Amino acid sequence: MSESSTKQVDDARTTAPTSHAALSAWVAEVAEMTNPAEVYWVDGSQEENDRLTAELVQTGTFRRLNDERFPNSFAAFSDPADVARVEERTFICSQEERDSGFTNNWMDPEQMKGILTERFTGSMAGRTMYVIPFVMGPLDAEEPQYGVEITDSAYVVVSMRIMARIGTDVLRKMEAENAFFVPALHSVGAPLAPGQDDVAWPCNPEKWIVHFPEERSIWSFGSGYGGNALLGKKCYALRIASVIARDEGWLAEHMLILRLTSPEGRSYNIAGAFPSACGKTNLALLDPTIDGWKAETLGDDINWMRIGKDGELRGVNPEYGLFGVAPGTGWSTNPNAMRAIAKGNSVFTNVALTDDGGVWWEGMTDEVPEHLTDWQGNDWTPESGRPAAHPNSRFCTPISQIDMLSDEYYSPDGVEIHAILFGGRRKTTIPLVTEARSWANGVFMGSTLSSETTAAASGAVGVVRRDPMAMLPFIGYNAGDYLNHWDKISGLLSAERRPKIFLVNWFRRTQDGGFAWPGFGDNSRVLKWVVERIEGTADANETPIGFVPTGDSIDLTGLADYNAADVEAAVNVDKDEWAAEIDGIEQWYANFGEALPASLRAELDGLKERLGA
Ligand code: GTP
Ligand code: SPV
Ligand code: MN
Repeated sequence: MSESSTKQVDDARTTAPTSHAALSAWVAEVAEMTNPAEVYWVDGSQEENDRLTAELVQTGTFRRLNDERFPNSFAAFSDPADVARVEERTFICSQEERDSGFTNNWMDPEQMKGILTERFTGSMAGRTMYVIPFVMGPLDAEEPQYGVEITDSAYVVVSMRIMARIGTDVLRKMEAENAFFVPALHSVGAPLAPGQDDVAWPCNPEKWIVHFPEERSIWSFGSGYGGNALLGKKCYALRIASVIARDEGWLAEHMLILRLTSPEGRSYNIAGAFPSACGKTNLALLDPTIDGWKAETLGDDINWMRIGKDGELRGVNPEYGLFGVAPGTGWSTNPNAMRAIAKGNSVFTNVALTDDGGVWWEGMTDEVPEHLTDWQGNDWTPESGRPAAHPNSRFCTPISQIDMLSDEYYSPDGVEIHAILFGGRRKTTIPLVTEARSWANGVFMGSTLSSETTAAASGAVGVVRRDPMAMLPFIGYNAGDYLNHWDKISGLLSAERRPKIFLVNWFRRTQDGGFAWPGFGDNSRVLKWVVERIEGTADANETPIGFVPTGDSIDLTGLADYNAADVEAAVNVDKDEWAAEIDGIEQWYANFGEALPASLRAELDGLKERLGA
C-alpha cells in the first residue's frame, strides 16, 4: 500500500477522497477557515486506531494500561477546567428566540456564526484535522442518520470510534445515497505555532457548544470532554435529533433501554429517563437479584423512539458504546459493566492509576488501594481526604463487550417499549416507585421530574432542579413545544399498545440518612412489580400522586434486613412534603407561560384536588 492510501492524508482544499459533493465542499471550507497542518479522513480500521493510540501515548495524552488486566486500554487526564458538560456555554441558535425557549441559551444565528468564525479561524494551526464519517443507529436502518464530525483531537477520533459507527463503510453508503449528514465541527481551540510544544490535554478557557437547529448543524469550540466534544452523542443524538423528531413525529430521549424476561418467559422492554449520573447505565446493565428473571441491555443513555406499524412505540439505541460514570461502578454494584470493561479496548478519562498500571475509582472494589496516582497526577492514599478519581470520571467501552447485550440491539427496527420510567435523585418526597394514572398523568410526572444536580455538568452539585424527562440540558427547542410533542405522541399510539409510565426514585433517604432502598441489582424487584402491574397481577395502593406498591407486593425474597414496613416507608406519600412539591411545580410551570399544554395544567389541578391542597 502506498503511504497516501494507508494514511489518507490529503489536502482537502484541492482534492477529497469522496464523491459526496456537499461533504467535500464543507471539508474544504472548514480547512480553509481552520488552517490545519493536514487533513486526514478517518477510515475506522483497527490499524488506524493502533496508530492513533500510539501517537496519543507519545504525545502524553494517553497512558497505556497494564495489558494483561486492561488489554488495548488507555487512560487520559483532562485539563482540570475541562471535566464535564458546560451547560452555561451551550446554545440553541434557532432563527427565532422563541424556538429556543427558556431552558436554553440563545443568540441570533448570524451573530453566533460571526463569533464562531472568528474563534475557528486558524484554530487548527499545527494540528491534524480529522474527518470522521459516522452514523447514529444501524447503518442498515430504513433512513440511516448520518453525521460527519470534523475535529482536531485524536482523543475524540478514538472515542468516537467506540461511541458511534464510523469510517469508510459509512462514508461509502452516504455517498451512494448522496444522503444528508449533520455537519458537526469541533476544535479544542488550541492552535500550535511552528515549533510550539503541545500539552497533554489541549483546550481553550473559552468554550462554545452551539447548535443551529434549522440547519441541523453543530459547532463546538474549546473543550475536549465527552458530551462537549463527541458530537454524535448529546449534540446530535439528543439536541439536533429532538428537533428532527419534533418535525417528523418521533422522540429522541435521554433514556436507557432494558429487556426483562420473567421466569415464565414473557419479555418486556423498559425505557428509563434519569438525569445525568442518576443510574441509567447501572439499570441498563442490571444484575437481577431475584431468581429466574433475566435482564438484557439495549441501551444506556439515548433512545430514539418511533411509532411502529401497529401503533406501538419502538425504541432504538443510536450509540455504539458506553460513556459511563466510573465512580460507583464496581464488582459488587455493577459486575456486568466491570466484565465489559475488563475485556479492554477502553478509554478511561480522569480516573486514578494503580501502581501496577491499572485504573481505580471510588467504589470499583470494596478494598481501597493503599497507594494511587490521582486523576491530577498526585500521590494519593486513603488518608488524602479527597477522591482519587474525578466524580465525573468516565469509562468508554464498546457496547458489544457487554455479555448481556440483547441480540435486538442490532435490529434496525428497534424493540417495542412496554413501560417508561422517569426517575430522579431525590432525598425526600418522591416514592421508590409510583405508577401513573394514565399516559397524560405519566407525561405530567415526566414534565415535573426533579433531581439533585451531579458532577456530570459543571456547577453546584446536590441542588434540586426540575429536569423534564431528564432532558433539561438536551431539548433542542422550546421546552413547552417539547411537552406538547409528548402530548401529541399519545394520539399516534394505539390505546392498547401505549406504554405504562412509572416514576421511580432509588435515592430516597431514611430518617437516619441511609438509602431507603438498596438499589442496584435489587432494582429488579421494583421492575418485577412494574411487569406485574402491566400484567395486572400486582397489588397497589392508590395515592393522590398515583399507584404505589403495597408493602408485600414487592418481592423481598433473599433480601436480608428489609421488610414490608421498609417498603411502605420507601413509598410513603407525605402531605407536607407534597405541599412543598406542589409549590415547586407551580413555580416551574410558570416558566412555560402560554406554551404549557392544557393537559398538564389539568393534571396539576387534579393532583392539587386529590391532595386537598
Ligand atoms: P450519564 O451517563 O451521566 O447520563 O449517567 P447515568 O444515568 O447512566 O448514571 P449511572 O448509571 O452511571 O449512575 C451514576 C451514579 O449513580 C453512580 O455513582 C452509581 O453508583 C449511582 N447509582 C446508580 N444506580 C443506583 C442505585 O440504584 N442506588 C444508588 N444508591 N445509587 C445508584
Ligand atoms: C451526561 O452528562 O448525561 C452523559 C455524559 O451521558 S456526557 O457525554 O459527557 O454528556
Ligand atoms: Mn447521559
